[in-house]
Amino acid sequence: MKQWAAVAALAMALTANAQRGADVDVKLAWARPTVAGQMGTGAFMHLTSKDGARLLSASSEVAGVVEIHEMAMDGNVMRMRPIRTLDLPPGSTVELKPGGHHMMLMDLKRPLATGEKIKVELRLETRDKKLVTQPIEIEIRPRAP
Ligand SMILES: [Cu+2]
Repeated sequence: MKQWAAVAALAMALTANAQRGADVDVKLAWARPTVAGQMGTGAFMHLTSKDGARLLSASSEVAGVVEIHEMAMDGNVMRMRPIRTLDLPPGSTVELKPGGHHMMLMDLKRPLATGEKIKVELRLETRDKKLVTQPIEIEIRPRAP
């Protein structure tokens, strides 16, 4: 009887652990509003993974394609280019910000208006190589919060 209780408790603990996912804390997520016909906009946020994780990709209902971009010098011109994964070292905050790494919402399906919140899903790999998804909300606003 006692053993069963212990097994049940362990199973519950494991389930809770799996549901916690990558445990990435997302703060200050925002993206600039767009005008009709504009195909893309940058999205910015602070990401902190307690145990460490990698951001593999993202998707959103408002965009056909979401990419993670870095800024890099091309000759003497600063350009953005997609990267495959973004490392989130344990315990440190990674900033996606204008002029640095950012998320790019592309192939927008409609204009994004100031004040609305859009849903984005992050696909992450945990430190122990589990694939998890984490829904987040991004506020549309002209400037950083
Ligand atoms: Cu970009």
